[in-house]
Amino acid sequence: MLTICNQFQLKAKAVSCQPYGNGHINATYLVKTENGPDYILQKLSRQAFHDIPALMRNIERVTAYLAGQDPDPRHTLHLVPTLAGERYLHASDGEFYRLYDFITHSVSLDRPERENDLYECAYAFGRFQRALESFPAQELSETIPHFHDTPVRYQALHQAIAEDRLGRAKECEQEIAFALAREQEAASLVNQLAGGTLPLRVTHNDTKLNNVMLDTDTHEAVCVIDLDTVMPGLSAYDFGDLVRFGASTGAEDEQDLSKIGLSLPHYSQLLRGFLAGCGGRLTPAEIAALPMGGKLMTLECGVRFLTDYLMGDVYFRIHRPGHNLDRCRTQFKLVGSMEENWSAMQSALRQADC
Ligand code: ADP
Ligand code: GN1
Ligand code: MG
Repeated sequence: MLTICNQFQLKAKAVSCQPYGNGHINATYLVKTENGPDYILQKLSRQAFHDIPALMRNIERVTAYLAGQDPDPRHTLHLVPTLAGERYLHASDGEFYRLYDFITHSVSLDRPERENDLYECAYAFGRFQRALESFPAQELSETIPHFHDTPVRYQALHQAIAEDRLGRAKECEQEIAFALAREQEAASLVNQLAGGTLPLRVTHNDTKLNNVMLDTDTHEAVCVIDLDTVMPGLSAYDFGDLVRFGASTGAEDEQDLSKIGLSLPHYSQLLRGFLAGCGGRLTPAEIAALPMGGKLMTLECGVRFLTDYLMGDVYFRIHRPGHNLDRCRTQFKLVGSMEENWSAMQSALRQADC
């Protein structure tokens, strides 16, 4: 990997390059240098992204736009050019690599650790969406077409069940039944978009807690990262994915399902943070759609994990056999918990939105 690092314009000699972080898609490495700054090297997933040059153009445009609004170098990702002056390296092994400055003195979290962590992350994603309000959306490529088009995710599930390549469908009968029982409702957000009730915005689309860097000492949000899926979407997608990950009482891959449910206090904190970050820009219909965002992003992610399990774990990186099925089960347990708490989720919205 050091050979790869040396093909970028480093400020000091690279001395180590170690796997880093808990992302499911790209391969991420922390690069240390001799008396110089740290960097983040990423090998991009060709399985997930089919037009990496277009994806990298998106990131270059979006980061330049954000840096134009806020020049603090810790507040926006910064790509380090290759020796040839390109924004990414297409290496001789056929893989695509990029290098970012490491956001100094910052951490990303897989679970909230302090009282305000969820508020901070939600605020950061709301503010991110607001910052891109006037960005020319037509200049962005769709890096993964139909990314949050939940009915299209269901089509992929149907195909995976029909093919059942590894004979795993038998083992997932309950999960398949759970998903299919909610297929009609799963179209609710895309229907509102098609009907013109919900506006399309430039959104992040992957608002996991660990896609925000927080200051190591204060835990204030410093920078939104993982910009691979920044493209037109709904505000409910970004809020919903925050809830899916941040308002669960357990980890995304917890095997003890008794530990999984919706934390209403965490949900309320996310609501307050996201609405504050959006700074009054959401329409009443968008605000009303936020709880459904939480439910559908969780359902959709469960459907995606289930599909990947049936397909043989080809998309999400796994660390043990059955990992994607475990992930699917937590998502569906969380959906069930949201259904039980639906009226409380609506009340929390009324309280936060005043
Ligand atoms: P993936 O798409 O696989 O989730 P990410 O871009 O989210 O990859 O990176 C994985 C992890 O690496 C993040 O959760 C974060 O901890 C760390 N990371 C990524 N970019 C930076 C950066 N510029 N500075 C510091 N840490 C980073
Ligand atoms: C992936 O890249 P990462 O780990 O932040 C996935 C998200 C899923 C998430 C589930 C590009 O996010 O859509 O919600 O895993 N990203 C992509 O944890 O598919
Ligand atoms: Mg990530």
